Amino acid sequence: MKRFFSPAQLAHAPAHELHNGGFTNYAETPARAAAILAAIGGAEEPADHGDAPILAVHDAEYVRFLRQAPAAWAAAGRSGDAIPYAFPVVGRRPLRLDRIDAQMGRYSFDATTPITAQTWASAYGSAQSALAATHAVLAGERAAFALCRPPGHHAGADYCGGYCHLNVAAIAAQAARDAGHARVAILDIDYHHGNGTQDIFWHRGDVFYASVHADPATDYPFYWGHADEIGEGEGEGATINLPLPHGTQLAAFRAAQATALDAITRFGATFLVVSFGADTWEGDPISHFALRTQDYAVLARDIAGFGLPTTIVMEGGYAVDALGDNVVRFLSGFDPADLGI
Ligand code: Q9C
Ligand code: ZN
Repeated sequence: MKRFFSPAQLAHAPAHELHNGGFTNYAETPARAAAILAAIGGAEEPADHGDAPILAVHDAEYVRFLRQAPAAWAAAGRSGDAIPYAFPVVGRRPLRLDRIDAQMGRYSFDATTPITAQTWASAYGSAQSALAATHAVLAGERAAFALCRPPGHHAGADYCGGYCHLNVAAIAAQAARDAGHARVAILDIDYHHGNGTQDIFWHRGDVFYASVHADPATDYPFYWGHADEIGEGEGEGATINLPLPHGTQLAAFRAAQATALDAITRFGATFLVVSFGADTWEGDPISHFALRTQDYAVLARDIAGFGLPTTIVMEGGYAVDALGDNVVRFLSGFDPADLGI
């Protein structure tokens, strides 16, 4: 299987995240990408498709913010990574947001996603990897893998959060739409609900969003991903949420994924984007499902069985020592040759 990764994606390396009331080491490390890269035996550097496919999903003001926030942070006399602490909960009137802290809160939904001087370069590379994989599939590959890091599914059109800045799955799906696929589906099997992806397509009937994830009643991102969220307007019925309890093993996960795939089939998608997270693994340090490494091949075979051209984008997965094996096992379900990479 073709696979894509840009070395620029290693540069983003925040020191800390706010976790359980204190600062802990940032879980979404460059070592994650290095581990996956080693396990898959390298990757092609993506071609540069420029800003346009990113701006087809994200607001221009938000992209401008991501690019200039580190300079504004430094100009305010701060060292270290930019982290928001105040959020416009009561409304989003078009106020003048001169101070970097005001901008940080406006364009973030949590305080766990620092922005560094390297963040834009890495997020841009991650998006380009998703686009390169998508264009490989559009050109005839059955499936392709984008080693996206930073991940994307918590990022909305105008906000970052959950270690995500640019929504790589949404960018890939929109690229497939713009290449002529009238109905595109996103299957999100990261442990966490992909609130950003859901938000981006919430009102749209042309991109279906299906997610299997930890119940937001117990897990981040809390405010999205409940079973009664189905989209609105043109998008009503084009979102399906399948929350599962702590301790979920293969059988229940597989059944929920089958429900998601059935819905995608009924929708009539001709192109699929898979948001793949390995944080469903039994040993993940921040998650509470119980999938085993060999289970990922089963899940991938079930997806591959639907026969849709498929871009696979990497989302979460924080057990670095197991991450490479888990990703290889997943890819092997699409192409058994990939088990021996
Ligand atoms: N106590 C992805 O997997 N922190 N993002 C949760 C749990 C944020 C995960 C804290 C987790 C974001 C792409
Ligand atoms: Zn996750």
